[in-house]
Amino acid sequence: DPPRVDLQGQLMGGFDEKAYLVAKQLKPGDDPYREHAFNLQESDRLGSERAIRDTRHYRCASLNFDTDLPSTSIIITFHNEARSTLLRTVKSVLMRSPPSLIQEIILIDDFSSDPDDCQLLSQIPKVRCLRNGRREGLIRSRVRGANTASAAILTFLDSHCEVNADWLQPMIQRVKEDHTRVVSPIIDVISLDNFAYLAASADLRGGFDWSLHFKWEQIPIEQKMARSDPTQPIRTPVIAGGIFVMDKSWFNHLGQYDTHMDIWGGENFELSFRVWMCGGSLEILPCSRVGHVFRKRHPYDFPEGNALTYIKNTRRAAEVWMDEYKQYYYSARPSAQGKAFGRSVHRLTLRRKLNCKPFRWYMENVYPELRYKFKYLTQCLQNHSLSFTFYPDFAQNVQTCLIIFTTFTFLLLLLPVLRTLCGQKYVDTLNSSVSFLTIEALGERRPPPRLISGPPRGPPHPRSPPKFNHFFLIPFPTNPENFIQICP
Ligand SMILES: [Mn+2]
Repeated sequence: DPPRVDLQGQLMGGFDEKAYLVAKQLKPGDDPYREHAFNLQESDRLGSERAIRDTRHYRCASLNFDTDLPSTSIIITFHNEARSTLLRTVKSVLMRSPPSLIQEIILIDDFSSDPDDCQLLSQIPKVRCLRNGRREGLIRSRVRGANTASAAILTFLDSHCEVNADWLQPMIQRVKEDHTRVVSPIIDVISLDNFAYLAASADLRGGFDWSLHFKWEQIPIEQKMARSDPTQPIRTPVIAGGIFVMDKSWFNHLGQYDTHMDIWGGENFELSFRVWMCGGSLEILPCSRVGHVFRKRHPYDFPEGNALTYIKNTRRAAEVWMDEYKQYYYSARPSAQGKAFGRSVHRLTLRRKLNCKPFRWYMENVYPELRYKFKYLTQCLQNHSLSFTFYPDFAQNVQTCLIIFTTFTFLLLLLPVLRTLCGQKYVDTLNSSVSFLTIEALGERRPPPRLISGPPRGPPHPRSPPKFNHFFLIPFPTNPENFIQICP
């Protein structure tokens, strides 16, 4: 990092950092976690330009980038962010990015209590401040920021981050090479208690379950084995959504964001499905690292309530993008059914206009790993000595399988029965753990459809009944019949 004197003059202009921070510090005796859900005392104590460990793989340091990379507009939205974390976010961008790549830093103050939190920062060169006249939420605030951005590439950043060494070049390089790529850094962890900067695993990607709950998950083993170069991008089914880089014309072409979504949550699914299904791709770049303070609760309020807002937003994503698979979202989130989610006709029109692929394509090509184990279910089935028809040679790689053929209507009848038999714990497991395979995906191993009481294919299995630990729902793509398969 450059010496402090130069920093003040060249990067910070006439901005009076000390006055900015002192005006809003924790008062003695106040709970340091109350207002921001992280330890404010520790954040204030740190200062605005601490050194952090370079958490990249050592081979990242020798990567080369084009000398004529285009510049980017950094868009940071916030609502009542702590001054010390907000300033550290802005300052880390100025300190750890090549100046020529930063066109501007656009702060969108989403109607914070104190307009000065944002306004005073606009004394820093390149920093602009826009304030919403009412609470709009992350989604509409980002769209406002994007609409005013003057660079060809957009970089969305959260308001309590610290960017790491050379974080920006890998992302801009990838987007420059192919403008349909949407790229994310590896998001390192800044401790909410002591603000220690901790390296996140480089083997993770974004995933989710049927309730549209985001989670980090291991890269599938085959992909991991095929990775010989740790600096290579990681394909990801979804992005976490807080931090990513995207070409501005691609962002606009794909319909920006669904601006009928409120405050926070679900917008990352909508964007991720849209990018993949409408001709783009998502990746995580292991040579780009950004630290983020992960919190256990939202310190701000949702005008309509946290849970309700999340359901409304995810329901909009499911209704517009998930086709027939949305029924599994509803089965995982029964409370979403009947909740108001606004009009979706504009987003459906957009999807048609962009000629986007069906969700089934996404399931088969982008996220075929979406499946879960059914511990409770299988234990329960054994406890009740439920007998089904066995197809012992169904699939070589899963050994013995139990298959129940049924129509979807019958499935809807069957599932509540199983739930009643197996209790609430089982219901929860079922709700979040339904998996899909298509007949095509099974290829040669597909047995002919049979009735639930039909005879087994091949000779009776010689062994005692296996212990079940998988449960698949397999929708037929071409006819309304479905079957359930339970494998050991
Ligand atoms: Mn955050």
